[in-house]
Amino acid sequence: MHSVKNSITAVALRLFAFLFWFTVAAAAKPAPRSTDLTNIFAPESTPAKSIFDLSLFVLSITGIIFVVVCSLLVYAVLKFRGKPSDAGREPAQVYGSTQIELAWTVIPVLIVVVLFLATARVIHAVQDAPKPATALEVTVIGHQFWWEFRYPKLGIVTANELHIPVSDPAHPTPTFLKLLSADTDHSFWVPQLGGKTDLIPNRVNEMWMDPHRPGVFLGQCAQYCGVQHAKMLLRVSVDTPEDFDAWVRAQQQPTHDDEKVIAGRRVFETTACINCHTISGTAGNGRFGPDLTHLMSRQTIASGAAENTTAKLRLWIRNPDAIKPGSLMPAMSLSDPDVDALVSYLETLR
Ligand code: HEC
Ligand SMILES: [Cu+2]
Repeated sequence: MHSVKNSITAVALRLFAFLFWFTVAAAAKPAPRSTDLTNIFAPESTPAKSIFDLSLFVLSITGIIFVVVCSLLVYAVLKFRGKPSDAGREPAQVYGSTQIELAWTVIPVLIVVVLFLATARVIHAVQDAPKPATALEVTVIGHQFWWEFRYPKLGIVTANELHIPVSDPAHPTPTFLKLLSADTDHSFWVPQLGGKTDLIPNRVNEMWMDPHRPGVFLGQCAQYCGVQHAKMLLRVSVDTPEDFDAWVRAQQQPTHDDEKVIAGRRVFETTACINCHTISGTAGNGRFGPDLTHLMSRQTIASGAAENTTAKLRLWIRNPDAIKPGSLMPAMSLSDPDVDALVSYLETLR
């Protein structure tokens, strides 16, 4: 009997020690400013902040319950443990207590009501926020395994790297996203900017964000959607109004024909590339893969799986599976000169 009680006490103590260490470690860690990491503890946009505050509130209430219950448990284990003097005697028999039963029914009901109301308030504030006239509208389409971003009012189509303006609380310019899927379920999640919202075939979901400072925020498809779900990364570039305008103007530019890379353009236009990719001003108008019209304006390719460098582009075209096994772009078995020409051509798409 004793050893069971001792081991229960030991486990409880260890659990306490772990929680204490975890809380101290989480509190002491400064919020990283690095763009290589995301951080659920550093919200930078109103919906993310409301969700974060709510989770802290829920965590503190449940934390208090945890501490109270564990303290009572430890107290009871220590205080009422078997003593040699009790041997053979029955403990006091208690049959029901209206007061105690009322207390342990009414208090939990009140706690649940409080948690419910607090949650309902945040859901309402996030989901029913009115869309101001100054809002930017972007349509996000989830594909296996990349993101398509369309700005219907600006006539821009791009992929994987979303550009949005910073939203000054005095003059809010939030971004409202319309979320669609081309194949299966995906989930848009940029932890510092908002909660997860699923992209579901034949359904339109919506979410919004109003980032308060410029920077690059990373995210990830948060719903298992196939083999390369883990390499379906997201990059949101929050730009100052000037940078955003400059980006919009650059994206609206048509492609410039460059005589030096005409051979590469011919390879693009005479192979299957055009069935899956669009480059405006060419025969390519496929929509199965990312729009390549301004490919070089992106820092990464293949949804953040590789940096956008000459070597990686060449490797990608030669054998996409080398970077992203199971991606839905086939290896095309092009000759070396064709790949060289193609890469030189793609690198003019600024
Ligand atoms: C069967 C359709 C298909 C064909 C054919 C195809 N691609 Fe792709 N391509 C894709 C898909 C799908 C992706 C996105 C892969 C991912 O990120 O998972 C992609 C991605 C790319 C990317 C990276 C774009 C980005 O911003 O991430 C480049 C560059 C590219 N393809 C070039 C080409 C070239 C050049 C050809 C012709 C030699 C070609 N593709 C042929 C479907 C295709
Ligand atoms: Cu996905």
